Amino acid sequence: MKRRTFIQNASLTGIGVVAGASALSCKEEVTVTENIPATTGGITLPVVVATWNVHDATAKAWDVLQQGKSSLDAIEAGCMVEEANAEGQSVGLGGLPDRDGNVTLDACIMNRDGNYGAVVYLQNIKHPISVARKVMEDTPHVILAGKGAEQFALESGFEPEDLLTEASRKAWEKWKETSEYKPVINIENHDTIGMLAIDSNGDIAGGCTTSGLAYKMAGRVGDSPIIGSGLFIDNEVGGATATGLGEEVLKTVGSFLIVELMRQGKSPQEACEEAIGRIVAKNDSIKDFQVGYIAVNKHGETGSYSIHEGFWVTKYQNDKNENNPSDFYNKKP
Ligand code: SD4
Repeated sequence: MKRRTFIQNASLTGIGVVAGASALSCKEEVTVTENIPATTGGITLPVVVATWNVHDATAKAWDVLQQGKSSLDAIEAGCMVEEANAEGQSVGLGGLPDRDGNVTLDACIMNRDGNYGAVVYLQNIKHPISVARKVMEDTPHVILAGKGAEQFALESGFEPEDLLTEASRKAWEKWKETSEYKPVINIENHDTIGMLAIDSNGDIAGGCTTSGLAYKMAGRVGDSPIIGSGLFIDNEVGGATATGLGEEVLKTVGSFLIVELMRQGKSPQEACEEAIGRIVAKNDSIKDFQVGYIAVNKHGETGSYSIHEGFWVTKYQNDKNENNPSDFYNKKP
């Protein structure tokens, strides 16, 4: 890693810039890492990391990055793989429905310029991540909801489709026998997909897509499509995304928190642990729900943490394909 030291205004701070003198002086010596995207501490770009054991989705995003395309393209292509997978019952096609049997989808995407697009409570459209991207790129708005989101998708050329598969309909019929509502902690290592990528230019993008909590109340929207909660990207610092009980992520604005903690100098791992710690500190009932975070910083370093065992992370970086269980909460914050 090349380093260059020179005198700089004290206001220049952040990842890649290490303050070398008193924060009070208006001029200080700083060390700037040159060529951050290429290698930092032996880590090379590009990188893509995703919540859960979503190998095909992450591999797809990796292929797109290998073609030299943008992290935004990689995120959309990767998330689409999971949305089209009927066997995954928490994303896109085959997602478990709400109490009334409606499959309603939430998704968002965020690019290197801090632009963001989202759809909430979208029905009958298999690829909410692509609709979210269109909201970001083709409208003056950032979030479209429900019927309006569906109408926009149809007008944009998306095909309507019944997303309730036979397996999910049967699961819902079975659930109705008791109608007992309880968030499921980990759905067989395969759940809401949150994905973060850095391309070879060093630009960061992220996406998050889900059918939300199974058997939720009609109209419920979770954290996944909400900027700062389910996802946040700051191209100068890094990105973070969440999975698990959205209500808890929303109340602590978890992804924004993680990015801000990284801005203050924490590693992605430390930042994820602190964000989980904030949730744990506020709850007596953590045994009843799961939350997991993943994060990446501008250098391509990654971190992940969850309340409980059972959270998985899939990562492609530097020809190293990892598919690992995340660390989980095991100490009081
Ligand atoms: C939600 N966070 O709607 C989503 C659900 C999820 O793993 O992530 N499940 O609350």
